[in-house]
Amino acid sequence: MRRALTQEIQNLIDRGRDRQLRLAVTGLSRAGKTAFLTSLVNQLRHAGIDARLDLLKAAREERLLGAQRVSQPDLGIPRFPFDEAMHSLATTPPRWPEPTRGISELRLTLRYRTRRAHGLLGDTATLTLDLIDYPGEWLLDLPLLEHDFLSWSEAQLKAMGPERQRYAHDWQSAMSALTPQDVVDESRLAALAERYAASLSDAREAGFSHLQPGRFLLPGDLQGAPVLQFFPLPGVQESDRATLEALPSTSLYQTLARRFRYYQQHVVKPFYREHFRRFDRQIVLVDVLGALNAGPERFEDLSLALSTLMRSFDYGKRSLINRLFAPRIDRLAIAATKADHVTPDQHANLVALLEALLAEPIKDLRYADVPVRALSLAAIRATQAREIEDDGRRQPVLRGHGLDDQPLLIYPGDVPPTLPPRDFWQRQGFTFTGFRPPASDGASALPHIRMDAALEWLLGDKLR
Ligand SMILES: Nc1nc2c(ncn2[C@@H]2O[C@H](COP(=O)(O)OP(=O)(O)O)[C@@H](O)[C@H]2O)c(=O)[nH]1
Ligand SMILES: [Mg+2]
Repeated sequence: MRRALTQEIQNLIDRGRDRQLRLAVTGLSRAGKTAFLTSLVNQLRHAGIDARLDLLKAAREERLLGAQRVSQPDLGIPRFPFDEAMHSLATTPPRWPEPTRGISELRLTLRYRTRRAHGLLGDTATLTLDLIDYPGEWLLDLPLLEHDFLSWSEAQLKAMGPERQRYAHDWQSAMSALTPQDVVDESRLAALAERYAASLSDAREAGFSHLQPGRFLLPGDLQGAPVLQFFPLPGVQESDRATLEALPSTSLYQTLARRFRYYQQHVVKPFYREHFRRFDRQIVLVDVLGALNAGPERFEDLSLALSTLMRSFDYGKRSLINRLFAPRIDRLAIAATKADHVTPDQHANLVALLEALLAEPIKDLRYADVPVRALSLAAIRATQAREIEDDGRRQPVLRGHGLDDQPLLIYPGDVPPTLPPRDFWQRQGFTFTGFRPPASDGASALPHIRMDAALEWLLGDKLR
């Protein structure tokens, strides 16, 4: 009796929990977050009408009744611009949605029929789905919590490779006239910080990913605030610690160190405490193909950035994240986006390459018992797979329209299934052309590749 009762209570609690899910979408800039969320909302809104969602079990079994947008719970967070995105896609010629630059949120309610034994349909139930889009760059800041200003400065300057150094040149020559004991006024500091931030965005533009502090690239609402006005100090060393720490509070060193601590306490930590810790599930989007197209140093850099980013999901007992925030994400997806940029015969390689790129973090996650799945997808499929005959041989190709609206028919090349060896970059024939989005009337479901597989993994079990 007692047992039955506790079981019943447990069921109630479970159902209560199942009625709500906070699903977060992240990835570095241009990874495809906006496209993904736009498509996700669009697909769910069209479930049971014209969306192709065969890999989502509840849709295949015709139990998913529909989705509605309702007002979001956190009034302080910007709304995800879904209508604006759909509007761009429905213009002639269609345009990709404008980039977004911070955190945003949208709430959906899904209605579905539960499943009973013997395939019978049960009652209707509702799942409240909170969708959150936030920049992956913010996660690059987690390791910054392990440093103090001195060790961070050292680490940052050491991490700059020769190519990357080029973009910091301007800032470094401005710094060369300064010493840690100088007393520096506010406006000079602001100018130097601006140059440092510019060096990060230039490196970002040039295809680098592993850049810190993450908020300098995507400041959100902190644009221009003094908390973002610091930078590493070139030339300081651990062996000078005592001398540096004895400097007066007006010195350059102490001023920067104070701002660094403030950034840790008031920017990095609150994001984890107020947002990250509350996510139930997470999908990390990765533009593997873009990096492959950008050459070896950028590809290497993406790999570094991803292993840093993934540390936020490492729940190992002694991990930093666990000590600080004890998050509750119970399921993770990692997706290579823009799969419509390669022919379907290359999709398996794309997933294999993604897994190779994330081999270490995936191992750690499995060890920490966090279920994780890697897949490839196209949130909004901009091409069609075709075949042509070339000298009697069949050749798969892609058809689409370039960003200039001109029709294109191309074979983009092979995706290596493992981390590319050195000589890959020399003999590489990989054409990564931008495609404009497919023509859309704004009223039908968007074409996609494996959005349904992503949905099944991320929320299928909540629609049982
Ligand atoms: N062909 C194709 N391009 C995509 C897809 N998703 C994103 N893109 C491209 O990648 C760019 C950046 O995507 P966006 O969603 O804005 O990235 P975000 O910065 O992570 O939000 C878009 O402007 C498109 O050019 C996709 O599914 N297919
Ligand atoms: Mg975006």
